[in-house]
Amino acid sequence: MKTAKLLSILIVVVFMATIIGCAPAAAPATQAPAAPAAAKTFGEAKCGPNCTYKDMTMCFPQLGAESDWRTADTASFKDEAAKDGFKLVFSDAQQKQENQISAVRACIQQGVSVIALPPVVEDGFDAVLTEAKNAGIPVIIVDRTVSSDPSLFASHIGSDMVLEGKRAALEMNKLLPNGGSVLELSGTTGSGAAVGRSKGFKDNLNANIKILDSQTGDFTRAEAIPVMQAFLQKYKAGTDFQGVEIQNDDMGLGAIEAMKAAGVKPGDLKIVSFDGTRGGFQAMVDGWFNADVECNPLLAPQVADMALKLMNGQSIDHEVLTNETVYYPDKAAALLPTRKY
Ligand code: GYE
Repeated sequence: MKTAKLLSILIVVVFMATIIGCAPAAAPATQAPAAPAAAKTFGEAKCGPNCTYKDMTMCFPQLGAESDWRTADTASFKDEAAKDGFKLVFSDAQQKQENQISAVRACIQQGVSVIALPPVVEDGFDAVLTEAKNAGIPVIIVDRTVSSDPSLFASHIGSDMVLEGKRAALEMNKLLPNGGSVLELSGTTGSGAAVGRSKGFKDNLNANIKILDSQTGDFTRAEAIPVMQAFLQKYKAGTDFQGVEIQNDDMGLGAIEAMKAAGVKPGDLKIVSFDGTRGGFQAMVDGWFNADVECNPLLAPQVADMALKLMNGQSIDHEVLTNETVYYPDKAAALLPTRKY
């Protein structure tokens, strides 16, 4: 009896508190006159209300130089900085997360205006993102994603990696209409690009196509060669497996080297790759790749534009996904000379 009474009192108290807590704040009777916009401080630069690129120092702790995609991405940021006239603090983490975290910390120390971070892997960035947030430095996650809470960064600009994986699966479904087995040469373990592509691929393959094996080549040509060699020793091409999903063009070129050495000919296997680099286009011209799922590395113009908006306190979208397509061998020769990377 006593407990029931106590419980009902408690419910009433919680209910009242909720009502009070949710009540809209009373609107001020008169609007206070707008205060003159205060100059904002971003690192060394004081600017505001209209910050320009001249006021901007952008930190870009690049994750590495593992692929042609990455080289084009780096060039995109360096070119954009030169064109717009902002300062770029560039570093190369050599595919090591600890290097990237140190580079971000150095940028926070330096008091940069904004950090554009292409995270090598998804997990493990919470602490450093919190440090940037506490220092009042906005972070734009570029290219790959992080698993951190979205409140820890301003936005993400990059590709929809799951959609790319789905596109690769739909191509493989068309290439193997009667089903079969495929191998997966995946990218860096734990990276948003590899996790997303693998998920999109696996979830959208026809039920009669089996993924026989999946191994990482860390997105590099050099590391893909021994992985493909080992695959070709373990499984017989054309008999045990009919197709290969390769998560970037650089690894695709490495895999082709291993295939050639093992006597595999262009067309013996159905190959779907990612990125759409010149190397990938050449592999389509040469008859090795059956499709190349586009991933656009030229992200800097959008990132710079968003960074300036953040400096000026303007609203931005929390996610900006790149519009992409799939390339095929039939148009590869004609398109190759127009490719920018
Ligand atoms: O596909 C690959 C690079 O994160 C989207 O990383 C990027 C990937 C790209 O090394 O070539």
